[in-house]
Amino acid sequence: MSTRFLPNRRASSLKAWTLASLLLLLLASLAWSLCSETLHGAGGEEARPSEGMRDEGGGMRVNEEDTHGKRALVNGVRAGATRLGDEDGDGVPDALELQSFGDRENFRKWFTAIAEMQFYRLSDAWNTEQRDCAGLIRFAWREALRKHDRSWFQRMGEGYERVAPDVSVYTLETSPLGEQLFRTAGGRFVVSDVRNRKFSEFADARTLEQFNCEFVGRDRRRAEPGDLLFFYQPWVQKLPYHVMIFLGEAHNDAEGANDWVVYHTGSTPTDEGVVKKVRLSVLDHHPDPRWRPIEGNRNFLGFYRLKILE
Ligand SMILES: [Ca+2]
Repeated sequence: MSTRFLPNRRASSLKAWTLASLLLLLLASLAWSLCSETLHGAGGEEARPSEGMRDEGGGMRVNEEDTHGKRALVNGVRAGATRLGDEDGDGVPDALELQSFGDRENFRKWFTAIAEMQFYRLSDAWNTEQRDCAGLIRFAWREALRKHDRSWFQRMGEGYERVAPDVSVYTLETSPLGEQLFRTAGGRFVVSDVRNRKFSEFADARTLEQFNCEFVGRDRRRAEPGDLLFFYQPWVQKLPYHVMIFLGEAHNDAEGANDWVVYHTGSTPTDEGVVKKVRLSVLDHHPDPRWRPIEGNRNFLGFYRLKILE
C-alpha cells in the first residue's frame, strides 16, 4: 500500500515546496517594494523619523538641507556632542545652558562688560536699528558668546579688553541654535521647536522676560551680575516692558559700589535714546516712583536670571 502511494506523495510535496517558494518570493518582492516606497516616498521626499530628526549615536541631528537654524543645530550638536534634551523643562535645550560654574562666571563677565562699554562708546558692531532696551541685552548676550579673537576686538572698536576666558562649552558660531538664541514661546523644548520658529535672533523685552529668564525676586540682595531687571508700565501702550542689566560691581567705577545697572532708554522716531549707567541707590529716588526698583513699586517686576545661567 505504502509503495503505491509514494510517487503521488512525492508529487504533492514537490507542489507544496514550489508553492511555498513562490509565496516566499512574492513576500520578499512585496517587502522590498514597501521598503523602497518608504525610503523614497511620494513626491521624492525622504522619509524621516519624527520631528525630522534622526539619532546617529550621541546626538539628534537634522537634514542639512533644512533651514539655517537647523544647520546650526547640526553643527552645534556635532561640536558639542550633547543631546538636545530639556530635562529641567524650562524650554531651553540643556545643551544651550551653561552647566559649569566657570562658564557661567565667564559669560557674566563678558555680558556685563560689553553692556557697560556701550555707555562709554556705542560699538559699531551694534546695529543702529537694534538699539533699544532689549536690543542691548541681545547684543551683549550674543557678543559675550562669540569667540573673542583679534578680529572680534577689531570689529567691536576701541576700549575692549579680555575680561575673562571665553565660554568653553560653545561659542556663538558652534552654539546648538546658532544665533537664534532667544525662545519666543512657552513650553518644554522639543526638537520641532527649531522648525516651528520658536527660537529667534530677535526678542523684545516681554519675550526675554517670559520665555528666556527665570524670576529671582524683587529683593536686590538676591541679584547676581548679569541678571535683568524688568519694569512693566501698562500706560506706555506700544512698549510697556522695559529691561535693564544688573552689573553689580562695574568694570569702570570710581565709587566702589556694587549696585550698578546699565540700560538703554529706548528709541522713538524722534529720539534714538541713550545708554545709561546708574546705581540702584540712585534709581531708588527716581522722580517718577514707577521707575524705582523697589519692592513697594508694583511696576517693578523684579530681578530675573537668564535661563542659560540657571
Ligand atoms: Ca533646559
